[in-house]
Amino acid sequence: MPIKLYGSWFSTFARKVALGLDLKRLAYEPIDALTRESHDELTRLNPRAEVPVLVDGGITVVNSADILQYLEWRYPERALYPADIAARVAARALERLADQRFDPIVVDCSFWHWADRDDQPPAGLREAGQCDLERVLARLESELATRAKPWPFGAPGVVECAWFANLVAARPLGFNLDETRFPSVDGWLRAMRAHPVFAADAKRTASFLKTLKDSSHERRRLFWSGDRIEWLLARGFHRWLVAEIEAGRAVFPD
Ligand SMILES: N[C@@H](CCC(=O)N[C@@H](CS)C(=O)NCC(=O)O)C(=O)O
Repeated sequence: MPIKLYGSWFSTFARKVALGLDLKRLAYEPIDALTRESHDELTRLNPRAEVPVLVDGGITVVNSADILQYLEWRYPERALYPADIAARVAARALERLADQRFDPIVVDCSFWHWADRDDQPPAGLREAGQCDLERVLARLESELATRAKPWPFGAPGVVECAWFANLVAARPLGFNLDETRFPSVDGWLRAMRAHPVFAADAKRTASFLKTLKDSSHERRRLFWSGDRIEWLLARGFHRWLVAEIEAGRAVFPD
């Protein structure tokens, strides 16, 4: 039975897992699980109704970091994690920096680009996003500056899987990524863009985005969880979130 990846080419976390599968050259069936029709099946597999979910034979794994770890245990060939323990710890920390710090900023500022709404972002949101994005990029830059080029851990793996979709999305969503301030990040992103696995991912998502408006993906009610809520509250946009909840525009995981 082939591996099934319940995801969406719109989800950076699902793309992270797809990139891991692609780097390992594992065949899989991608299933768009964020359409209205697939909602019940997704909820059955993951009560939080979040993608990605990986089903491999009798095993179901949720959460992108757990899925990549599972793939490494089950299919060790073409390793996604560095062999050296200290490097592995550093790689996991950079994975978390993408998942828990960069993603929430990008997603929280992105709704006015793709969701079904005709208002403007709350005052100061974009500026707060740009400012915090730069703080995260500065942390990434200082990590990358001391490591090997172009691949900080010797070969593309978990860190590239976690960062690629996030970094690629930032400029189209209106963020400024200053290559003079973040030269190592810029060089790394260029290397990923030139790699066939990452280039194919970017192409997949670009063609998916052309179909999003006419698809049955939820674009009115926004899904809120974990770090994306935390960032919004930490930056003082709680009133806006409350208004979203009161207007029936917010959905939370079970
Ligand atoms: N911690 C989870 C986060 C997954 C997540 O946030 N998934 C989002 C898409 S990127 C989702 O499924 N949202 C539900 C929705 O948009 O309906 C992971 O790493 O897999």
